[in-house]
Amino acid sequence: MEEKVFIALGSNEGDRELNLLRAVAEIGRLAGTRITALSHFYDTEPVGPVPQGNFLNAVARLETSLDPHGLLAALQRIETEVFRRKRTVHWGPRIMDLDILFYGDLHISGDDLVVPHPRLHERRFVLEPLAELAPDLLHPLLGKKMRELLDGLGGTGKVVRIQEAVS
Ligand code: PH2
Ligand code: MG
Ligand code: MG
Repeated sequence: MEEKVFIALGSNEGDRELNLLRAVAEIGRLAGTRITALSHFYDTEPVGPVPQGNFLNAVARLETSLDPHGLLAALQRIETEVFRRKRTVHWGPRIMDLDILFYGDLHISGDDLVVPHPRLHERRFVLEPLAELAPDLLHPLLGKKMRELLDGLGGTGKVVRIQEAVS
């Protein structure tokens, strides 16, 4: 059965825009997986204890027949094999970070995977692109829509939507 999934993408090393585009292409090539929507790209101040450069963040919506752990393994393979990401500084700079935000309405609470993503509702760099794609999507645990979660955020981390090249 196909499930609707939302993935957060982030990069703050190398050519960030090219990295996001490449990740989208790689996700679209996964077995049984189609990308059905992609947000704008957002230039975002780094959140967390590590001083580092701004990120480019986005959110993609997928339909996939991979199960949650199969999808997680596939995303980690893209991070490490396509982008040669090394897992060094926790919360530090990364060429590509791919996080599962929602997998249908499923709740998963494992050592390696927690869904819905446990911090998504606190992060403007996730909620801005997510609310762009799915403002009325209900958070299955918090019972609030993405638009409501975004409106309830304080002044955490500046997030700027990248303009289209031609208008
Ligand atoms: N990811 C982190 C830590 N901090 N800050 C921004 N702006 N964007 C991110 O994707 C991000 C972050 C750890 O995954
Ligand atoms: Mg992350
Ligand atoms: Mg991650």
